[in-house]
Amino acid sequence: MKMTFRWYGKNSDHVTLKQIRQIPGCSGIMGMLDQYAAGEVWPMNVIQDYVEQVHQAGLEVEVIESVNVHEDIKMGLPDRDHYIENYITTIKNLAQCGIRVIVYNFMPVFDWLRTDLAREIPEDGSNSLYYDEEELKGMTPLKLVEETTKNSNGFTLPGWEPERLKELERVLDIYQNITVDQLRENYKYFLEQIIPVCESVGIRMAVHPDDPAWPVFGLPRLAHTQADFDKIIKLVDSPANSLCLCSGSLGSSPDNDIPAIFRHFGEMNRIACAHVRNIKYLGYRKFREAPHLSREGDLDLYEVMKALYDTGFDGYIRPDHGRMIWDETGRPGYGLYDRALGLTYLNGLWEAIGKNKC
Ligand code: DNO
Repeated sequence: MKMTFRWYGKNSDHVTLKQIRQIPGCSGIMGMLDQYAAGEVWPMNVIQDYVEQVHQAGLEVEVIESVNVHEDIKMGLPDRDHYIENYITTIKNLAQCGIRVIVYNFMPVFDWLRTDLAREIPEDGSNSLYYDEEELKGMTPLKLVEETTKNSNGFTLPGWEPERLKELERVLDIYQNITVDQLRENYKYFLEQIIPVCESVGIRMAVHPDDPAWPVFGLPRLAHTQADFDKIIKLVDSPANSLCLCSGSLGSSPDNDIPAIFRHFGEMNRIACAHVRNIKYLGYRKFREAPHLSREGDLDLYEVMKALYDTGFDGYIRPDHGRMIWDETGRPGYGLYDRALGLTYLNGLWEAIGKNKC
């Protein structure tokens, strides 16, 4: 297991590499280049500079997140081949720079979605990401985009890039006629082109679950249950077609048994990467993000870590979203302090599980 921390790059993150380097037991970052819109090629020299910077700070970077898939690929439009070609070039460029895992998603239009990016937690005055389906009902997709952008403290959130969202209405219209099965067909087409390339250059693709774990705004979504992922890994049956299991995204639905899902795919060696965080249920399709410590939320992170440990997980892991605590301001969900506490807690669980085995 390699414990890492998400980092957005020096112009897009209020957290520095030096700070990350000082978190005990953190060997590297899960990186990201947010200056490129979905469909654009990530140039080799830019990736190289990024990787070098991270290495100079004494950290590894073997995972890159949010290499976003162009909407035309997901919608199966005629020019998808062009965008798949670009994606393949990016995969090859990343591989040449030492990247081993690419985290991406196949969610139509939106990446993760919340109705409040800073809901105060009354008990302790911190705040965290929050979702209430009732609030969403009163919003159009456009309104949600405006609100999310306004409340992002000046940062572009992954999946909410302006270029990607400016054609929102046209894209939403096209999706009205796309079923989940068609979306899965388009996904298969994409995987059939890219997975052989990944195999040849030593990259594992790791698909991130839908967040929250149900369809939103009537859009088709194909990655939010164990059964969904069973289908996905069979679309192209290769270790290069793997998962980025996220306890919090899947855990937004109490119907998902999170430790069991981790164990199931761990046993198949199809978890290339894991995001681990906790959720507090507040009602039907209503939740907030909780501190990592199991008893602060509704997920048992000890059991999640144990499932990974027992199945011999040797991939990459990171604490996922944290609350904003100690008056920190920055990228919603991605403060330094609460995520660092989460990382330390997860490392503690791992150590204890390991020692108990002896
Ligand atoms: C949320 C993240 C996601 C993830 C993307 C991958 O905070 O886990 O944005 O990186 O879905 O494409």
